[in-house]
Amino acid sequence: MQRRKFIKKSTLTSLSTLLGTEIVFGKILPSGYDLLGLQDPDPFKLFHKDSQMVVLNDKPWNIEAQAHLLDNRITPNKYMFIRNNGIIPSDISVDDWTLTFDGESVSQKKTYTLEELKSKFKHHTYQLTLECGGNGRSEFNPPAKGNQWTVGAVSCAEWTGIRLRDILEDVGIEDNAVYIGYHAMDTHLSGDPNKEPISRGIPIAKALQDETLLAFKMNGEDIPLAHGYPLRLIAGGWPASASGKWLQGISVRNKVHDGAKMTGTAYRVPCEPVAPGEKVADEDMCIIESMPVKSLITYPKSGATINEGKSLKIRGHAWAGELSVSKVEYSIDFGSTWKNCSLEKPANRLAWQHFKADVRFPKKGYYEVWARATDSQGVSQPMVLPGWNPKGYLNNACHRIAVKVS
Ligand SMILES: Nc1nc2c(c(=O)[nH]1)N[C@H]1C(S)=C(S)[C@@H](COP(=O)(O)O)O[C@H]1N2
Ligand SMILES: [Mo]
Repeated sequence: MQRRKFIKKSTLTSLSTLLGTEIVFGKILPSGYDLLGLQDPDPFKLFHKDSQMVVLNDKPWNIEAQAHLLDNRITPNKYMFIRNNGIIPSDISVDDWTLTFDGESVSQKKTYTLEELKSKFKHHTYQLTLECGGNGRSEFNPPAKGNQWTVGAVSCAEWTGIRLRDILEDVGIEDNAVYIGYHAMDTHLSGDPNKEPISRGIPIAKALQDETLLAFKMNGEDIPLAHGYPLRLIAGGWPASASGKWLQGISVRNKVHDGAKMTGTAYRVPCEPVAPGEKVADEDMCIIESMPVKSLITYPKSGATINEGKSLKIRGHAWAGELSVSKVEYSIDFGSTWKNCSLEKPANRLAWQHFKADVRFPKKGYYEVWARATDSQGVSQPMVLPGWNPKGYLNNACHRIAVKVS
C-alpha cells in the first residue's frame, strides 16, 4: 500500500502566512488538502485588496482597480488588478520549489531550486508597468467576449529578482533559440491536470533585456499569492499575459512558443486594421508585442466638484510599452485645444511616468478633462476607440474625467 502523504512543513508555513494565523492541527492534513479558509468568498480579505476594487469574475478570479485607486506612484498590492486564466495554486511549498529549463534550444535540461536562484545570481529591482492586453475591452463594439475591463487592469509595482538573461547564460542556450515560453503551477478551469490554463512567452531579444526578471519580491515583500508567489516572470511593457505567475518552467524554443493562449485570437490582433465585427483569418493575426501609449488621470476621481475661480490640480501616469512617453497634454474642451502637463522621467525603463497639471476653467458648469500621451516616436493616444479586433485588445483611447465648477 502506498504511504499516505502528509502536507509538508514548508507548505503549512506558507498556508499559515496566507491565513494570517497558525493551522493548529495542520500536521495531520494530507498533502493537497483544500482548506476552507482559503476559499473565503470575500476576495478582498482573501487577496488583501481594497474594498473599492471591482470583481469582474470569480471563476477564475479577475479583479480590477478604478482610475482613482491607481494614484500611488508605485502600485501597492491592495490596488493591483488580478487577472487569472485558471485556478490559483493553493499547495505551494517554497522549500522544494524548482524552476526547470528545457526546450529545443537548451544544450541540456537544467533545474534550479528557488534558493539557488536567489543565491547564485545578482538581484535587481525595477518599477515595471504591467497592463493586461484586454484593459479597456468593455468599450469595443461589437462587444468582445472576456472580462469586461474598464481602465483598471494596469499596475506599476517595484519588482525584485534576477535577470532571466543571467540564468539563460548559466543554462546555455543554442544559436537557434528564438522564443521562451513559461510553464506555471496554476490549474486549468476544467480541472484536467494535463492542460495548462496559459503558457505564453516572449522572443529571445525581449528575454535578454536588463529589465526582464524572474521576480521573487514585489514592493519589497514576498510576491502576494494571487500575483505569482513564490516566483514570477516579469516582462514589463508587453501585455501582462507574457509575465507568467507561479513560474515552474521555461522552455527555450527554436520557434515561436506554441503554448496555451499563443494562437488563434488569444492575445493576437489583426496584423492590418479590419472593420468592426469582420472575421479575420488565422494567418492574418499577429501576436501583441509592445503595448501602445496610454495614460490615466488618477486624481481627482471623476465627478469632482470645485469652486469657481479655483484651479484644479490633476495628476496621473502615462506609459508606452517598450518606448517612453515624451509628452502628456490635457483638454477641457473635448479635444479642441490641448495644453501641456508637466511630465516626469521614468524611474527606470518600462516604468510608468507621472504627470500633473494645474487646470483653470473659464466659468461655472460641466467639463470633461481629457488626457493624451505621446510616445517617444511621436505616436499619440487616439481620442476615439482604436482598431477593433475580435478579442478587444489594445484600447488605448484617451482617459477622461467629469468635473463640475460651481
Ligand atoms: N501562470 C499564470 N500566469 C499569468 C496568468 C495566469 O492566468 N496564469 N495571467 C496572465 C495575464 S493575462 C495577466 S494580465 C497577468 C496579470 O497579473 P496580475 O494578476 O499579477 O496583475 O498575469 C499573467 N500571468
Ligand atoms: Mo491579461
